[in-house]
Amino acid sequence: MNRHYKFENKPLPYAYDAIEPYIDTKTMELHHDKHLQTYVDNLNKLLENYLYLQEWTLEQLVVYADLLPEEIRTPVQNNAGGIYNHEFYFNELGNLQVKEPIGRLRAAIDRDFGSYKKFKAAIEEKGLSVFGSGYAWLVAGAAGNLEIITMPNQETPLTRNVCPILALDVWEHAYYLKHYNVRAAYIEDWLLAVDWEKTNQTCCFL
Ligand code: MN3
Repeated sequence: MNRHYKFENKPLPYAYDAIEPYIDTKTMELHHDKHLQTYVDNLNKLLENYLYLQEWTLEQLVVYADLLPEEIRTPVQNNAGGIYNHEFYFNELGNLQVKEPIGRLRAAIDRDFGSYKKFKAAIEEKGLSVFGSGYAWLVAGAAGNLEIITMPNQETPLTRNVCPILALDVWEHAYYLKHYNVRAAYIEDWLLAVDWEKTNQTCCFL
């Protein structure tokens, strides 16, 4: 992804079928090539006539939304957030070798949730609590403490002054083809598709 306009939809960092059977190939194709692509196209279109905003990074567009011209503020927030959140989500998946958190992340989860089992229950509960479309995020607060927060639609945790570690997309397009309406089954499978080695390299929970 270019850091500013004109934004591009980078290919997935793994094959569409890389996280079968947990998340199916067709869902990954549609999610990346159609849903994320639409956010990219929309954002580029919105910024077409705002030359100074074409210098802004994705993160700046999200965090400094208050400074955007009113007539494009909400759609820029929605589409820039959609790109940020989806890149985060796709980048955290793709390695099926390690099935559970490891290393420093595991230690931080044990410290702040009591155990991986309790963390699982907590993120499942938070993911199920999102009414309609949105995300549950594992984030680290300023003190490095882990917590799970939910955000509606395409809002991002960057606006909450926390460091994002994992994005759980619970929009129905993320799971409906395989898991139908059973979001809990999708969340179970998503945990097995997370690249825990990569996630353990996030450094904001030290
Ligand atoms: Mn999505």
